[in-house]
Amino acid sequence: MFPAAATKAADFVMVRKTTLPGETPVEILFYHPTFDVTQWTPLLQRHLPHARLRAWQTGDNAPADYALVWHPPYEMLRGRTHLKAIFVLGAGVDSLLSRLNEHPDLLPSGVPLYRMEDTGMAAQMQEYAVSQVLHWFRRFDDYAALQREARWEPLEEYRHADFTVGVLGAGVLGGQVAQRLRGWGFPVRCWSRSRKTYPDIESFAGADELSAFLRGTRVLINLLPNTPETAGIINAGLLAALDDNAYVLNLARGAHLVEDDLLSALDNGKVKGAMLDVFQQEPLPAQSPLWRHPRVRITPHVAAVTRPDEAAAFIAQSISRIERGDAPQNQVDVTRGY
Ligand code: NDP
Ligand code: OXD
Repeated sequence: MFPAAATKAADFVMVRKTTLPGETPVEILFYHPTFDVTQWTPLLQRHLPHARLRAWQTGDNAPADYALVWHPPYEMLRGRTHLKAIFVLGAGVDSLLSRLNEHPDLLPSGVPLYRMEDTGMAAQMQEYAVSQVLHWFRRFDDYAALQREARWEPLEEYRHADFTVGVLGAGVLGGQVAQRLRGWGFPVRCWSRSRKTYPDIESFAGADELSAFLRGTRVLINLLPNTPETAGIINAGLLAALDDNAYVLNLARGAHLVEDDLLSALDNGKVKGAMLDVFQQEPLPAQSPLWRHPRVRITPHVAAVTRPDEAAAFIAQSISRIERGDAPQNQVDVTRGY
């Protein structure tokens, strides 16, 4: 998610009035519903002085070397097979890949797709997750309820040993969240497709090990990508498999969570609290019961925002590698979905 800023139309910014000998301009198309291309231009040019950014507008079919996008219109990338790479200006690529069924030609064939890997988001996710897990662990919600009744009542302390944190998705963000929480003394486990070897963190891999991962998990943190395999994964069956008085922290995508199943689990006492940053429909409609549930906390998809300076440095480094003939690592696997 992104800080609000209006995209300026058709900004076409050159580094210098003329190009120095030996420096071929790198033409970059830019599309973002809220980011301002004029903010990105100097940030990219700091690392790639011969980059020329232009905000894409309907009807712009002029050639380009690269595209930086978030929720691009269908017409923008279609047929642009000469692009050297497309960069998604966020960590999740579902906003593009989920549209491929409807528009199989949304992405030009043969053009590699990259995404933002960390670029400052892991630290934000760590802050968010640690602050919320500590909030639950220190029973601040219970004390807030007591305060509403002016009751002075020390509660039984929770023990770290009874507060196992399970992180769904142990990639760039989930792996770092898991390790930071381990540092706070919680037993931590993670679930991913492939086995991980994070120190002192129990790793569960694949669908066959999901039940074992859930058994004994008190705090569930979701940092999976949204793919056909993971959509709807946090449902009644999964919630029932968690420890009693469980907590749910959804930091990934609203599509992962069956919101009605969470509400039922909150109301039948299985889940004690939930903190949600992402929703099936965003903005969350005013009539959603989630807004008013006393044990649900809500933030508007801000758990980790794309920071332009860090993202621009990452993109510039990746473009430099491509220009030198070295492919950047960690290309998005479109077939796998993340
Ligand atoms: P990564 O691709 O680095 O990590 C994804 C993890 O999920 C990997 O560990 C992967 O396993 C695992 N995974 C994927 N599919 C499955 C599956 N079917 N079964 C089990 N495990 C699976 O992603 P990031 O950590 O960079 O980002 C995660 C998500 O966070 C993004 O996709 C995005 O949706 C969300 N996000 C939300 C933000 C917000 O503000 N709320 C901001 C930024 C990101 P393996 O390691 O084996 O491949
Ligand atoms: C992202 C997001 O995927 O903002 O980067 O959700």
